Amino acid sequence: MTTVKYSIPNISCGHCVHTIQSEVSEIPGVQSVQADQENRTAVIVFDAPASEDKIKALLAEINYPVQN
Ligand SMILES: [Cu+2]
Repeated sequence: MTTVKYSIPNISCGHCVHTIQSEVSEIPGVQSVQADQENRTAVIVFDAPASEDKIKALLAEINYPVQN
């Protein structure tokens, strides 16, 4: 199990939090997604077949790119 915390500057409201949580949860292997509106972060717990590359690619696709 891997836990990552990403900075996602585009998080601006509760809708963003909901979108990120529901979309990232769809990736097979993702165990939990906790997006935070105030800090503009997301804590994601996952296992294979999910990977950081897949998660970051999806976030970029739905217009919430991770800040490096
Ligand atoms: Cu929003």
